Amino acid sequence: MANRADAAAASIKPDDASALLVIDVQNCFLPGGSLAVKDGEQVVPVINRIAKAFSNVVLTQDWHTPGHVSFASSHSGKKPFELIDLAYGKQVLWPDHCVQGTDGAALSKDLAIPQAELILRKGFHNDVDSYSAFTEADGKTSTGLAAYLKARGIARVFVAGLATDFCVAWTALDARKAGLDTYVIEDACRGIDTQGSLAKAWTDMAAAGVKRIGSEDIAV
Ligand code: VGL
Ligand code: ZN
Repeated sequence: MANRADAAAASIKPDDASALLVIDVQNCFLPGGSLAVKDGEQVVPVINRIAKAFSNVVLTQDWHTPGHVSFASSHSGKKPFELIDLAYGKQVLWPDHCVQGTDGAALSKDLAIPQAELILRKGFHNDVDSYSAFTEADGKTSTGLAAYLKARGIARVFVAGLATDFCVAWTALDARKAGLDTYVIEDACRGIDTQGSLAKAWTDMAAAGVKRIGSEDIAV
C-alpha cells in the first residue's frame, strides 16, 4: 500500500523486545459512544488477530474526571471540536467521554487479549489532557510508560487502536522520543479527522520516523 513501509507480507515477526500498544478501544469511541470514531469497531478483530503474535501487550484507557478540562461542557459557550488556549497550549474540546468508572470508559468487551499485562490509564488529571500514553499534554508529566517498557527490555512498539490522529499519533510520536522503534498498524486504527487532523498526524509521524504498516505485514 502507498506510504507504507516497503515490507513483504507477514515479514515482521514480533519478538520478546516488541510490545503491542492497544490505544483506547473503549465504549465511548465505539458505535453508540459519546465520541464514536467512524468504523471504530472494525479495529477490534484486527487487533485481536495480531495480538496473538505478541507476548507483551499494553492496553490504554482514556480516564477523565467528570468536568475534565478537555470537555466542551466545562467551558461556558464552547462546543465540541472547538479549539481553546490552555496554559499548556491549544486544546481541542470534546464531548464528555471516558469518565472514570463509567461504562463508556470500559474497554470493549470484544477485545480478546487475555495475556495483556498492563492497563495504563491516562488523562486523569482534571486540568491536563493526555492523548499520549507516555507524556501528558503539558509536555512534561510522565505516565511512567517509557520507564516500564525500558525496564522490560522493550525496544520496539507497535501501536493500534483509536483514534489514529489523536491518541495513536501522540503515543507513536512520544515512543519515537523515547528512542523506540515505532510502527503504526494502519488498518488496526481509525481516525476522528477534524480540521485536517488525520493527514497532519500521518505527516508528523512520517517526519518522526514512525513506520506505517498494515496488519498483513505482521507474522502471526
Ligand atoms: C482521544 C480525543 C479525546 C483518543 C481521547 O483516544 O484518540 N481523542 N480523547
Ligand atoms: Zn479524552
